Amino acid sequence: MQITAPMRDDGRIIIHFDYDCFYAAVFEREDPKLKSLPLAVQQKQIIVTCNYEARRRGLYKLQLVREARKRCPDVIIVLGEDLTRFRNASKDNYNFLRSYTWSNKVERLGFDEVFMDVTDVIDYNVGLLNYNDLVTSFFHLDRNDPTIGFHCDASRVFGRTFPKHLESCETAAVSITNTSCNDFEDLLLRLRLGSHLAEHLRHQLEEQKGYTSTVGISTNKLLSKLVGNVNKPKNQTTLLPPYSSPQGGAASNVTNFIDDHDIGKIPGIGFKMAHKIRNYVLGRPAAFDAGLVYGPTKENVKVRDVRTLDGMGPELLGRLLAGPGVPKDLGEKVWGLINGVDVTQVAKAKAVPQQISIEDSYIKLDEVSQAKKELGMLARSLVKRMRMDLTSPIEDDNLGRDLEEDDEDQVQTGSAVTSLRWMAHPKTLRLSTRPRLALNPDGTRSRTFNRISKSTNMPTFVFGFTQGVDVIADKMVEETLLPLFHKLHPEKSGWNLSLVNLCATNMSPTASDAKDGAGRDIGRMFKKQDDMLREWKVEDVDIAPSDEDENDQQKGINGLDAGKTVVGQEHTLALTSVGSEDLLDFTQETLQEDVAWDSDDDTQNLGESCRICGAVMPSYAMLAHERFHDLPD
Ligand code: DCP
Ligand code: MG
Ligand code: MG
Repeated sequence: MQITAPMRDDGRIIIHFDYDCFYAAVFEREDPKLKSLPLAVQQKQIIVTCNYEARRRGLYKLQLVREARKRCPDVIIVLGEDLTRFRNASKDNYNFLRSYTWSNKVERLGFDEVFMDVTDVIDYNVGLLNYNDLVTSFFHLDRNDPTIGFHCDASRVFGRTFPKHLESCETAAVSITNTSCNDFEDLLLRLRLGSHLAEHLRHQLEEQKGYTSTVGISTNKLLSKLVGNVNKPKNQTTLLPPYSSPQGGAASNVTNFIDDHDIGKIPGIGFKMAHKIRNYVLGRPAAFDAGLVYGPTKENVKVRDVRTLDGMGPELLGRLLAGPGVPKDLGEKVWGLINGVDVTQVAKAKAVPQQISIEDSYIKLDEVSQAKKELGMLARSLVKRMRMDLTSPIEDDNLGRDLEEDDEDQVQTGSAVTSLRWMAHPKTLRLSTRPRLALNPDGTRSRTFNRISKSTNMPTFVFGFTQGVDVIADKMVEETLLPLFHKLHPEKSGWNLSLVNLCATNMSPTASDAKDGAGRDIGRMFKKQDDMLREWKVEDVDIAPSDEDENDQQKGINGLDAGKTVVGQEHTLALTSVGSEDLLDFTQETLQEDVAWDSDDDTQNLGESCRICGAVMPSYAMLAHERFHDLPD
């Protein structure tokens, strides 16, 4: 019995970006000489990514460093454990792309992916097209200024397509008139415009920011993300209509496209889910590949095999995937996904982050005096970051009058004295630590990724601008953080912390007095973040540190090639760290908050949660990640 496919809403146009060799590209941007050399980015013993010169020579993502060296002895390896530069580049690119949206529907996934909902931009342009002369169309980027935009040929798709052959599309182009637009033609036209906008954005991103990207254009997040992968790198692919098949007619392009994917490659179907589905389809436990990298399964179970299986549908999937904590409608969601249906919206850009989190990891932190010092450093970073991310300049009668040294609401930003206001107040301050477990009788130490935490009200003096960051941070340590710390660790000694985290959370937006204050402030805030990010280097490391001993860490670092150019080694904190926050697939929220390890509410949508450390990541990364835990130190 065949169960009918759920309905898809193809009213939206979504563009998905994935930056090419992202971490490597960030280093190449800092030092363009690297572009023509084989370059790989290392985290722990793994090459997390490498540039195309390195890929040309046989290196690949998630390869062991020693294998990469064997394969390409002159590879230049740079350390990528400090995520600051990647985070900043990611935010910068995101804000750049965001400036092209009208709806503000633009969402980051991980550091190197962005979804844009450009439906309104496309619909506006469809309304202005001259159907008698699509070839010389002008694409408008601004509703208020008709001169802003670019020329394009709206009679054809820009770039690659799925399916490859354009016949159907070209034929349709001829038949489009303003009187005869059926669904197929309407969708085709909107996708064409989407493809031209995508090309323009890719070009601008490369010209102005220095990043090439791989882009997909379709009608929802799932399809745009998947179709982008068809032509990599530095390319774009549009999923052509028809998106639905007439009763009894040929399969739609959506079905043709998605059917060929391995079931585990569908975003939203995590590692465990894919495993259960595979087992069911095969009627036996699916075998796994024993290699360290990629290849999570040896089995070839495609979406088609699942979709067309007798009795397959939302109920059966629901039963298959049921378990504690699994949402009731999961069967329906997964059935939708394997039919190319994804109702999730592109999240709107948030005006302010949900929370701000700063943390550091330690090889040995077991004395109160030392903890106090570290709390001071973290508090300073937190206050700086709060001022950067949560304030905006005041544009009112304050300007123009002489500013007094001790004037309230003023702060020294760079060389100019500006009046600032808080856009939002975090109401809660949370202190978390991760204590090391005691040694086992055999002298070894079990790892733990468990954190303990205590929260309190954010002290109001934090929001004053009269005092400098250092004064506020010191006061915060004495009056708030040390008391919290003593509640967490009442004993003077006997503990040893591998991590301390400070988090400003429970964000409450400040009411704006101006009529359109919110919009203006948001714009300002992004601009300001942009400017300040460039100058201010955060010192937090928010990757999970291992509980390895110092010698081993040193070995790892010294193992780096002494004779070669090694850039990006200035981050000493990274020496204590292992893993990558970018192993995780983040939601908008997580990214804006800059907390990776705190948030566990994304588990359902984004992949799998590691059974050892609880980290959430895409299913493809799970095996590599789990083996990562198993690697000898
Ligand atoms: N990353 C990581 N650990 C992983 C996967 C990725 O640290 N398990 C980091 C390194 C990548 C970045 O995230 O540069 C983005 O991941 P992608 O899979 O998009 O890889 P790249 O952008 O490097 O390459 P591509 O050109 O294939 O997109
Ligand atoms: Mg990516
Ligand atoms: Mg990428």
